[in-house]
Amino acid sequence: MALMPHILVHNFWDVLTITIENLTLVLSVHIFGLNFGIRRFWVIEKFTKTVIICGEEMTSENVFLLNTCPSMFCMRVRVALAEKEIKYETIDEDLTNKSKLLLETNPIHQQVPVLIHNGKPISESLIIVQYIDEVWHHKNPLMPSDPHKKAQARFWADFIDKKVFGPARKIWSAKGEEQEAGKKEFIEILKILEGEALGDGPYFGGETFGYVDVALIPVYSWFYAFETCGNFSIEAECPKLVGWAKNCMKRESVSKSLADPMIAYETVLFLKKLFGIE
Ligand SMILES: N[C@@H](CCC(=O)N[C@@H](CS)C(=O)NCC(=O)O)C(=O)O
Repeated sequence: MALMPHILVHNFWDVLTITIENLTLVLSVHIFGLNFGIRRFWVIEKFTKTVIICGEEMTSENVFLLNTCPSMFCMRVRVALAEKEIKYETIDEDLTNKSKLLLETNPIHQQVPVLIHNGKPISESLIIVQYIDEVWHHKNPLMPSDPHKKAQARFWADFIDKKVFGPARKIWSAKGEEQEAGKKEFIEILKILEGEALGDGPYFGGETFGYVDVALIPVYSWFYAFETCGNFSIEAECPKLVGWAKNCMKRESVSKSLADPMIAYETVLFLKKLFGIE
């Protein structure tokens, strides 16, 4: 029986994957003027075995990110990789039609982001950020070395994960009283972060950009969408937090990794349509 390859083009000519049975070939295609050529060629075998690399040039560190541009969770990983100056390939996922690669590398949650490093997948954004920080520890450490400060950083990142996203979702997906409750709760959580965690330093970690900053900053790129849907100003409520966000945006690792606020807003409009929300 003939093998039927499953071909997917990602990122407009950036990455092309061809899956034949349980073998996925990831081709990285680069355009040179009018011609384009294949510079790198990876074979990822079932994603748990070693990545076999052939091809003429090796510029990345065998790092792939299964990604969707406006995902706040994916942005965390992009910021962390940028802080470490790691070269990587993004493989954009269509979450309405998840790829075999995503289902095989994150079979439990089937969600992005997934980082594939040397053929080994890691999922859950905060776990990925910690992994990146441990593997590339020499450059811009994100986690404090002091055990108590480290525990505090983990506490606040966990607080963000548990408290921010629920009310944030209500702002764009609910109406009337439920939307108002979402707005109120969202502002209350930001005020707690502003008052209890941010302190006087420019970053959550004090003088240095770190783990909690990475955990929270992607939410900033959705502020425009929340404000437009909820008809309120986050800056008027939480000026210190917005000041922190603007300060983070001065870092190239952040400004280049965060989605354009308009893309986040368009995503909200797309999701409203998808879920039949008026
Ligand atoms: N806790 C996860 C959340 C990841 C997540 O919610 N990813 C969304 C995109 S923003 C996703 O893949 N959704 C598809 C689905 O749930 O089916 C993390 O931190 O990585």
